[in-house]
Formats: sequence, C-alpha cells, structure tokens
Amino acid sequence: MWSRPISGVLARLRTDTPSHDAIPVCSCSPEQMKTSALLAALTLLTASCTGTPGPGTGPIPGPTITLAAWNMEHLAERNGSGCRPRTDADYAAMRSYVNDLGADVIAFQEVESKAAAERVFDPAIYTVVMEERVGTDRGGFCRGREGLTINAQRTGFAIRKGLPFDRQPDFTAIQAGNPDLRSGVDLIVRPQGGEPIRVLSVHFKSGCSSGASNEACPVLFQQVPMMERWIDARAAEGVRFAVLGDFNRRLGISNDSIWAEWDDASPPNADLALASGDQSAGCNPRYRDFIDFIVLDRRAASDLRGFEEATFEDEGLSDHCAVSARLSLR
Ligand SMILES: [Ca+2]
Ligand SMILES: [Ca+2]
Repeated sequence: MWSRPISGVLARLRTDTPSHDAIPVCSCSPEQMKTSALLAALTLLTASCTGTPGPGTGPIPGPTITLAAWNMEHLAERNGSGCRPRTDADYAAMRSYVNDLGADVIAFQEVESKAAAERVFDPAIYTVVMEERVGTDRGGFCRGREGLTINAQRTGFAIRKGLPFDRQPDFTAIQAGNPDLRSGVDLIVRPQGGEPIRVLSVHFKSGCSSGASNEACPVLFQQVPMMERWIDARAAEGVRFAVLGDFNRRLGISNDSIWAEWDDASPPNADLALASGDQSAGCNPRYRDFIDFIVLDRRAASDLRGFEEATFEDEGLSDHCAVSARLSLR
C-alpha cells in the first residue's frame, strides 16, 4: 500500500544495524589466526550481502524510541462525513498504515474526536489523547467539495500502551487568542531504561507556506513568537524535546524567516534541527519541500538515529504522509 522512499531506506540501512566491530582478534597459533581471518572475512561478506555497514562505520546500536507526525486529512468519526468522506475500507487501510509505521508516539492533526482517532489507532495498542479545545464549530462548506461540510480539526497524540507519559496542560498560547486556531497537545514521555522526552503536537495556520505576502501570513506570524516562547522555556529546562506536526510552512528552505526565529541557539538548547535534514519530500510529486516536521532541540538532535517518510504507493490515505524519527533512548 505504501513504500519507503529510497532515501528513507538508505537512512535506515545506514543507521539501523549493529556495527560489526566484534571481529575476533587473538594472539595465538597461525592456524587459529587463519580461522579468525576467515571468520572476519565471513562477517564482512555477510555484512555486504545484507547491506550492513562494515566494521566501525555505524553509530553505537541501542534501544530507540520512534516518534511520528501525521496530518490525517479531516479524519471523521463517521463514515462519509466531513471534507474527506471515508468508507470502512479507508479506515482499515489507515489502521494498517499506522501499524506498518510502527511508531511509539504519533502526533496527529485534523482529527475530529477521540472516537475518530481510535478507528485508526487500535485502542488495544495505543492510548489516544486529544486537545481539549472545543472551537466555535464554524461548520461551513469544504473548499471545492460541493455539499460537504467541515468537521473539527483537532491535534492529539497516540501513545503506545505501556509507554508512560505525563500530560501537560494544552499549549493554548499558540492560538494567539483565536478559538479556531489549533492548540498544541503537550506530553512528557518517560520510556523505561531511557531519558524522558517532551513532545508537542501542533498544527499551524495554513496559507503562508513561504515568504510573508499571503493573506494568511499575519495570522501565522502571530503564532511564531508564542511557539518560540515555548521552545525557549523548554530549552532552559532539563528535558530534551521535539515539536511535531503540520507547520504549514516550508521550514527547510534556505533563509526561512520563521525557522531563523526559532533556531537561534538562544538559549543553547534552542539550537534546533529538522529530523528530515536536507531530504526532499516524496509524498506528492508536486511538492518537494516538507511542511510536516519533527523539530528536535539540540539534545534530541544528538539522539537522532534515522528518519523516514512513509509515502503511499498509489491512492493516498491523506493529503499528507507520516514522517517518523528514531531517537536513542540514552
Ligand atoms: Ca530563542
Ligand atoms: Ca540548528
């Protein structure tokens, strides 16, 4: 149904495999030396057959946590409802996509309700939390889709069962006083055997993907200092963090003014990174630049072990593909 883009596969091959630096070394008889050389050669051969790196080239392997972000395009509670009406088969395909994604924490956007989310995130596997914002329920017609009316678009998280987390109050300042702008859901995830990581699920104002001249830009620009305040407050604390979701902004293009505001290394942990690095988006051939991101603070960026975009093979399940990042637990 979907395939990993080549670059994602390469990233995985580069970073997913244990290094083979345990090649036997001994100070012993010539016969034993020969055996050990043979073993070393076999190890290298096996490594090259499976596409794994040679000795000493990979990062130190270890347990990881996978974070993902997915804008689920008007995910409704009921079949045939909202701006992207779906059937039972569509929900089943989305559930299968999420299972293939295999993420531990998924920041989602454009979800009507908890019940809607649980049609995709199996409640036996994931706990769903939704932003508490109600909104003004403007309703209204879907742009370009005759006869359909819009449902609530909410942010939230699905967290793998058994992964402890503390929920923080929703980040409402990012709404800049507008009840119809989305708030952020804020969690501290506490993986066993690792350091905690704070995660924020966001969905910024659409319509200002670059520059400053579009009609929507003043609204997006009101959200920018609010976001920076959150980033700087977290950067001053002792817990690494990630901001995940639909930024509706091409943060990765050179000299983006919003990215420059946030990625200012002030305080030092606000030296941020995009988990996608300089990779191009492959979800829709019309768009080379991502607008969905996993933004990592300086500490989380040093824990990054791999990034993937889960593109669709044929018909898309959403107008956005999920992106995921693996971080070492520390
Ligand atoms: Ca700053
Ligand atoms: Ca940076």
